[in-house]
Amino acid sequence: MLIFVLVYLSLPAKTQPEEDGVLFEIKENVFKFDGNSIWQGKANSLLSCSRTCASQSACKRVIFEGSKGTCFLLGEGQTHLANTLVKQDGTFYLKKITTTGVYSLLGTSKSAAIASCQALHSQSQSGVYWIDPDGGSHTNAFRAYCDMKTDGGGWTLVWSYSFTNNVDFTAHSNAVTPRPNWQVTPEVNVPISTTPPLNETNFNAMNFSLWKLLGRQILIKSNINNWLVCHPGTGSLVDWQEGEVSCKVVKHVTNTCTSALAPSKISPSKGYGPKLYRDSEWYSLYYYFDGYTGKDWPSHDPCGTSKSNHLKNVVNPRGNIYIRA
Ligand SMILES: *[C@@H]1O[C@H](CO)[C@@H](O)[C@H](O)[C@H]1NC(C)=O
Ligand SMILES: *[C@@H]1O[C@H](CO)[C@@H](O)[C@H](O)[C@H]1NC(C)=O
Ligand SMILES: [Ca+2]
Ligand SMILES: [Ca+2]
Repeated sequence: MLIFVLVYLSLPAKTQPEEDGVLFEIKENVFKFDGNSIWQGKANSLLSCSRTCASQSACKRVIFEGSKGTCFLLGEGQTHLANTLVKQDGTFYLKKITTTGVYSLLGTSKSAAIASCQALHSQSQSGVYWIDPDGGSHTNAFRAYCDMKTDGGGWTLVWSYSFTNNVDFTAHSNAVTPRPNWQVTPEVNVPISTTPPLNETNFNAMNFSLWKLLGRQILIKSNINNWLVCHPGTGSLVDWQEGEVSCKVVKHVTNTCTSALAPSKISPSKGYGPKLYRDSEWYSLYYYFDGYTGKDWPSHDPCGTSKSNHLKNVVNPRGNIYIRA
């Protein structure tokens, strides 16, 4: 009999990411032993024996003797002994299934949904994964895009936006679009999205109430302005809190103002959307997520001067916000 089990542990994904969602192929009443044992001990169930293996990357196979409660963890099989299975009732033989060499199917299905992109193995590729930020039942899990590269990775994409008037960037009619369902003044009139964006040009936003479940650090990317990573201080975007933030430039997109200092303050709700700036709110804007087509314009200024210093002649200007803890 051949069955598959998905060992899913409820341990905090952050501390032991490799243990979640490891898949084993199971053979019952047979085993294969070739001496490549890395550990042997007692386990009160097949599940606890397989979990021990799941937590160790050196463990590739498991033999569990049900009657004696003995758990053997084995390394890679030795090829000259391959295919010699010994029949023994009550014994289970498990093989870790690897698809990417990372021993993990984390986030690749709804039932293996992860809390956020940060729960992925650090060697995972950027792309779309299943996440379940509020935990518990995975019935409300959904797909989200993960950046596993920028500044160490583990970023969950929460917003991809374009502009309403990139031809006349500083016109009042220019605004970011669509916008998240955050609480801003009623004049803000670009469409609201609560659909998680599946890539950087899929212009949508994840339900803003979920952002804080993913963390408090933000990564802002744009193809017309420098990329920033900002840690919360007294100010925090996801908490909709005005105050100090600690930002660093993680990528220079323009070669203007390369020595300009990163913004140090956030003001989420004054004006027509959140602003990141340094000194004076209106004269040192670095990013302004203006969502009103009747006034203001959405500064993307690498000099942090509220001026039109964004990278010019970009065909499809856009921006993205990512979150991690
Ligand atoms: C981005 O996602 C959208 C929606 O799923 C899809 O139509 C589009 O092809 C994707 N673009 C890229 C560059 O992957
Ligand atoms: C956003 O999420 C909150 C909290 O889970 C929920 O109450 C609300 O209905 C959601 N809004 C939309 C538009 O999905
Ligand atoms: Ca859930
Ligand atoms: Ca505007």
